[in-house]
Amino acid sequence: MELFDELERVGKAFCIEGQFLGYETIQMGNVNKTYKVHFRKSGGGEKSYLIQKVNTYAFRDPVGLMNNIDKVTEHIRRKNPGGTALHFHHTADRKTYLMEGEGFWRMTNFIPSVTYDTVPDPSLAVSAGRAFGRFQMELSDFSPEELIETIPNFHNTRWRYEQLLQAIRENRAGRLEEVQEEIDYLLSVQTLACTLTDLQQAGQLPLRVTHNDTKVNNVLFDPETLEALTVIDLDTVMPGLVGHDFGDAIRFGANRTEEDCRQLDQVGIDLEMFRCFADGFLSVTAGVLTDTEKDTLALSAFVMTVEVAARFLADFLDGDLYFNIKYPEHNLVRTRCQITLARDMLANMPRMEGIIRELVEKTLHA
Ligand code: GN1
Ligand code: MG
Repeated sequence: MELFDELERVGKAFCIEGQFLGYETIQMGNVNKTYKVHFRKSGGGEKSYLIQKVNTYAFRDPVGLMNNIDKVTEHIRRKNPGGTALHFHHTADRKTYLMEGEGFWRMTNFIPSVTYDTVPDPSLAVSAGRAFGRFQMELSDFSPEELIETIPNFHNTRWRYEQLLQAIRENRAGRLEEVQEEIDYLLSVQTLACTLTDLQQAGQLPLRVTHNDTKVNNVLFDPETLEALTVIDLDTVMPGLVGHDFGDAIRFGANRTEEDCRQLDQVGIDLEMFRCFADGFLSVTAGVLTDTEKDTLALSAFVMTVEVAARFLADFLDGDLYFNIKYPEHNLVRTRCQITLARDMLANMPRMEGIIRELVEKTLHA
C-alpha cells in the first residue's frame, strides 16, 4: 500500500476526524519511523499530528513498551499537571497502538517546538541538562519492577561487546576486512568501557528509572523562549544507571559535530558544552546521587561513546539490520566518529572529572 493511503488509514484507526491532507517524513531517531500528518477539520482549520511506526526488530514487545510509556507519562503528569507532554491517541477499542502483522503504529499530538542535533548555544545545554535531570528525579519514586525491559541488556556494555564479537565471528555482510583498526581500538578499551556494568553488578551503583536514550534531539524546546518543554522518546525508559543518561547526553550533545561526521579532525568533546550540560543536570540531581555515581559521571560519557561505537560496528558487520541508514557505509562512518570522540574524551578525562567535582561542590554549597 502507498504510504499516503497507509497513513490515512492509521489516522482513521486512531479516530481522527476530518480529511487527510498529506504527510512529511520527520528525521527523528535512528530506529523508528516518524511522520508528521495533516488533517483538515470539519471547521475548516488544519491540524497536525505525529504518527510513528515502531521498529519491532528493535522492540520485540511493543505492547509492553506502550504499557511502560502509559505508566511513566501518567506518573509524571500527576506531578506536573499543566506541563507540556506527548498525548497518545486511542483507537476505537481504547488502545494506544494499532497492531497489524508487521506494522505497529502509534499517534500523538504535535507539539510546536524546535530540536537540535548539535547544541548551538551553551544556555541550551544547561536547559537540556536540567530537563534530563528533572525527568530522572520525577521518576525517583517510581518502582522499577513496574516496567518491563523494552530491550534487554540495552546498556549492558559487557553484553554489547559479546554481540560485537559474535558479529565479528559471523561476518554476515562480508565487511570484516575493512574494520580491523576499529575492532582493535574497541577491544583495547574494553575493561575501562565496562566500568559501569561491572560496578553495577558488584552492587556499587544503584539502579534507577532512567530514560536511556538522552540524545539532545529528544528534548523539545519552545521556539520562542528556547526553554526545554519536555523530554520525548520514552521507548527505552526502564531500570538503568544515572551514568547511562548523563553519558549518552554528553556523547551526543557535547560533541563538536553530529554523531556521524566524516571530518574526523573536527570531532571532539566541547568542554564548555560539557560544563553547561553537567551544570544543568547536577543542579537537580547532585543532592541525591551517591559518591560513586558522581565519581563516575565524567567516565560515563566515554563508556556510552564506546558502547554505541560497538553497536554501530556490530550492525555494520551484520549488514545494517538495526539502525536506519542513509547510505551503505553509514554505520561505519558513525563508528569512526564515535571512536574519535572516545579517544578525545579519554585525553580530556582529568579535565572533565575536575569540572564535575567543581560543579558538585558549587551545587551542594549553593
Ligand atoms: C537510537 O532512535 P534514536 O535515534 O533515538 C538508539 C540509541 C542510540 C542512537 C544513536 C532504541 O536512538 O540507543 O544511542 O540511536 N535507540 C535504540 O544515534 O536503540
Ligand atoms: Mg530512541
